[in-house]
Amino acid sequence: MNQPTCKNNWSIEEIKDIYNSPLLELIYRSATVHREYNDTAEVQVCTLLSVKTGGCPEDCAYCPQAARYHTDINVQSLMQTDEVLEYAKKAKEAGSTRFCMGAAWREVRDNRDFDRVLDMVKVVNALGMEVCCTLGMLTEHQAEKLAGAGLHAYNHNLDTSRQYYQEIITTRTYDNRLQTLENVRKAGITVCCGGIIGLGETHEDRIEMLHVLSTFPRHPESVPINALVRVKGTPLENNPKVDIWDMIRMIATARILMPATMVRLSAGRMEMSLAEQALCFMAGANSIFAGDKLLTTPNPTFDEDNAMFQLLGLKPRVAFKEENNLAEEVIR
Ligand code: SAM
Ligand code: DTB
Ligand code: SF4
Repeated sequence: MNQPTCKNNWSIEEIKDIYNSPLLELIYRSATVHREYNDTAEVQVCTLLSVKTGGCPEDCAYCPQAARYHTDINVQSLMQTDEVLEYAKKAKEAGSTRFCMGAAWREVRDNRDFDRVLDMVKVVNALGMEVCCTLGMLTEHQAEKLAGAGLHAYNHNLDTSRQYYQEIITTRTYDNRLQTLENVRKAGITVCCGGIIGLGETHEDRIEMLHVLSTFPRHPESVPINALVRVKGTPLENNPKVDIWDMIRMIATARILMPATMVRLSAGRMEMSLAEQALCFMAGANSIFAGDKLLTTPNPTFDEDNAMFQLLGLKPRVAFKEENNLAEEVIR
């Protein structure tokens, strides 16, 4: 859990200095901070499942699930709870401790689909996994209902800086995003909030996004750093490939600014070598999405990731709940 003592009054200048420091110095510093705050051998393994796919009314320029772009995905209405439970069980057997369900919705509506998602949260929670959802905008009341069903975390990304946001998404505002994040916090759900690099943003945009994240009253417990997955049919399909050094710089800066947060090496691993991923872990990433699919795009398989863990001497982190139980057992 996040430590309330973490510094949250970073200035843009301070962040700029860290982000722009010589690369090896930056990695050395972030690796040092990582060691002070976390067990660097542990990496949390999370699994994503798209429970409602495609047909989204929003215009996020990176997203294969926006109805207005012609992408090659299988549109699917909301899955049945039993089916989701089967996926969650398999993910748990494969070593995953966090299960994140994504829906291609602009926002949650108070209807039967939401009731079904609440059921999904209940059954996955009962498996002892940390349950996370990413369903678009939420009201305070909806966040409370999710909390009541046992939701551990809610993912809602800022994606980029306030200024660049409007170049990427026009169907909602940065303030809409911030409002949902506040609703999630108020309901006592942990916050998973990060961004994407490779959207065509400048280094200043990245620094500004990191500034917003690291100056919240409480740091997000989880910060996913995604490299754009360039999907055919989206407006960003021809963007240049993300430079791995930019990814490492981003992870290292996030680690220094938010030392106790889980920094997630998220989308984009298909285009990274083992050595490149190793540098990301060294720089402070301590979580990945596992399983051969993210929401709609390919991801390394469980077997490939197991081999990587073996090679690098990493071990999957236990779920917070198990950790708490273990702590209780030790106390007893
Ligand atoms: N519809 C909800 C929303 O937008 O909040 C939840 C699902 S949405 C797919 C979750 C996140 O996935 C987005 O905020 C974005 O950061 C990330 N994402 C989507 N497409 C991506 C892509 N092509 N490459 C990298 N990240 C992507
Ligand atoms: C996040 O920051 N990255 C994940 C998760 N949160 C929901 C999603 C990545 C999606 C990549 C594109 C796709 O597979 O559709
Ligand atoms: Fe819809 Fe979310 Fe994709 Fe945007 S990122 S188009 S809101 S599914």
